[in-house]
Amino acid sequence: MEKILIATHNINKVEEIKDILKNKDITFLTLDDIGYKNEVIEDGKTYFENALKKAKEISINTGYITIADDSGLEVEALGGRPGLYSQRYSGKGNLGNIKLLLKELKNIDNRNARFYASVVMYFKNDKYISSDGEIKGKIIDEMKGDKGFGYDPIFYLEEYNMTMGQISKELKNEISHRAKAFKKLWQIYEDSLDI
Ligand code: ITT
Repeated sequence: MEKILIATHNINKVEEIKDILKNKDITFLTLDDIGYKNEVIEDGKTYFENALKKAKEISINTGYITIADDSGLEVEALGGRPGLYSQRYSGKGNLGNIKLLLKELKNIDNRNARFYASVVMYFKNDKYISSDGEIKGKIIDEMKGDKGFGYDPIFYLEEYNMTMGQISKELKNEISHRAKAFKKLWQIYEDSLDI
């Protein structure tokens, strides 16, 4: 069976990606499975550049077909911040990030936001496929739900009247930015096998 490496150190992302791509005839390996410890410096100007850099560098170093995701939260009233810097935004982890965001949004009525993900699957010799996905929501002042990760507890989904931290993992992995990006990526991959 084909083995594909998931190039992320974020365990929550690994679990989501494995769940989104379940029932595929592929064995997914994680960086932990192969004892890969090197950090990739994310210095790209776009999510795509960062995702390609992660997938390419780790694929070249390991020899595996490798998939990477670069994602972030973009808040309209903040001109798209924290965006590419979502993970490093406060320098104080997830809770610090949420607190800083809510501080910045104090007295601001426009709470429109989106999660965005760019994903890349790198084969070899600069051959890769890529895709992306987004989901729109609103930032609320109170944390709700203990599912998901990152900014999920303050990302409110009008359609479900719940935050991304409250919906089930099955639903998140149907509708999220990451789910959309990986489902499209897989379609492109399978289409490429038909040729
Ligand atoms: P890798 O680079 O090792 O994949 P990372 O967590 O650093 O892991 P990113 O650089 O792509 O990944 O940063 C993404 C950040 O954006 C993530 O840490 C969260 O703060 C936020 N984020 C992305 N997707 C999210 C989601 O589904 N739910 C909540 N927050 C999310």
